[in-house]
Amino acid sequence: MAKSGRKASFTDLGKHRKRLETQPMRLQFAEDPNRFERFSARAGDLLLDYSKNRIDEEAMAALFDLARAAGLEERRTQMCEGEHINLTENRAVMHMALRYQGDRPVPVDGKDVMPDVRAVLAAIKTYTDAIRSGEIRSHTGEQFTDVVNIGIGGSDLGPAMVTLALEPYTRPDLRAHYVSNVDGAHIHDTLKRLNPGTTLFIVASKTFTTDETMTNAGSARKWLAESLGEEAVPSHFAAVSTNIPACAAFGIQEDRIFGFWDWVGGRYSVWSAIGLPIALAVGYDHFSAFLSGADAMDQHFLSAPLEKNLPVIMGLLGVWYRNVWGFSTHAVLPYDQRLSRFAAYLQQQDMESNGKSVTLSGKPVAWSTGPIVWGEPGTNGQHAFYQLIHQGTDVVPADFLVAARPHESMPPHHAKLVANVLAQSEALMLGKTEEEVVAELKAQGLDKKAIKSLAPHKIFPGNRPSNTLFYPQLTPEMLGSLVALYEHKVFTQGVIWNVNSYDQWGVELGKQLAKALLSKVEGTSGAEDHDSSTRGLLAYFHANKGGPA
Ligand code: G6Q
Repeated sequence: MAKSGRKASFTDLGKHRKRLETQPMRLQFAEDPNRFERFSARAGDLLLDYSKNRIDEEAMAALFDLARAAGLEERRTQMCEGEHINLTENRAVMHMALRYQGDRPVPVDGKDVMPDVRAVLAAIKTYTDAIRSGEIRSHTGEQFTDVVNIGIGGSDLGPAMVTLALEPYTRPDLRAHYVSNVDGAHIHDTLKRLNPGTTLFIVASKTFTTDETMTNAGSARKWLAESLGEEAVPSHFAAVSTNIPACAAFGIQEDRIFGFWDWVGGRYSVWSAIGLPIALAVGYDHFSAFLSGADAMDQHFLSAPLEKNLPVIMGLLGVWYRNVWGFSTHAVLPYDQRLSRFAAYLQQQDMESNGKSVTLSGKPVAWSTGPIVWGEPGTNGQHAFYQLIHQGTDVVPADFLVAARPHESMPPHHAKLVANVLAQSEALMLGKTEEEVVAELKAQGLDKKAIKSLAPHKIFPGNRPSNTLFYPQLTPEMLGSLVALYEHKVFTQGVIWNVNSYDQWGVELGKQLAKALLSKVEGTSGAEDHDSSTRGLLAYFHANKGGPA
């Protein structure tokens, strides 16, 4: 689809917007008792209710046309067939192979990758079973009680989010910790509670060169060696990387190095050996269930008609709001405390993938791309930022996520949680009209003058869009499906925006400058070549780094 084609489609979609501006959702629901049936879809047990959006059948049809015209189906096939759709890094994008449960070969660059994928999974199983059972012990002969994963970005966010989400499947005697920040406070505060004799470190880095990770790994190694001696290092370290020689050079035993491949992008790597700390925390079988849940979503994405395809529908709604309505942010609001890091995880998945401003051929894009993704679990958010979502000047399309069944039997918690999530999407959709506000204030006995001054503050505009994802329970399978759902949503949007969702050049400049600035921060070279702001900040730092005299 040519650039002009996309622009023309967005303009054409603008006509649907014009029509829908006069039909608030409140009215659409009143007129159509079947609106929920019309605008909801399922993938297995997972329900997507997208009826509370500013859409009708014509607008949705136009969005599906856009997806077809942009070549979504062809691009999906290219991804599955191992074409190098990550053009700027000349790589295939094959994270789906990591969780593939079928028996067909999956070729990448002429080679079936499934035997290698399964060999690494088998190694993860053997190793994690042995740690969990106490068969593999520490240098001091003790059973490991704590696992510290050292990684950052794609080598941290996925496993950290999943471990929290799957807390009901963890064991109290084997705790997972995640250290990512180069800020020494992170590793310091993590290690201060741990016993070197029972602590296992996983150094997780695709490249095994990332500065933050290597710095933290060095500090962890020093901490361990100071207490147990250098000879303890091989028993207390494992590594996950595509750079096997660098792991070996660090001193990690060959059978404790778990590989993956360059066709797995960092932010798509939770399914690879990067998931090792998950398997340690919840056991291999649950990790495996997480993979099969993702595969179930892959099969849905690959085979369901676009009109019934959850990731496609969610992707198109995102495009609709970003490009046609001009809404620049998207909130992810899980009513599931264990998904407390889900929005942070999706921030990377979405914003690093589609935060691009050139097309695949390197031309400036003529439309907005990735939205700002943010969110926190409900009900906490309700007592913080929901005010803006309900009554602020910006419209924030939101995804609500909630389970029908909690893991713990603690009435009335879950009923209250569910009542709240339903109330929020209803309130956003309905709003509260002036007449309703006036009637309510009258009923409270306020006089005319008081009503006049208070009413404007109590009106809710309503017509604010949201999706609700409802699932039976947050199991490993369901979590896998949810993560894969968002991956494919991001893919769908990347195709429509015609950007490379699989590179991340935007993170490079800061890294280069940090390298160049280190000697100036350490005071071994002068900062004359920097701008006055950077020089001023450095001067402040040098004047204050010693602390009070
Ligand atoms: C993700 C990015 C990035 C990456 C980190 C860590 O898609 O590539 O977040 O995961 O920079 O990289 P390493 O795993 O190589 O240490």
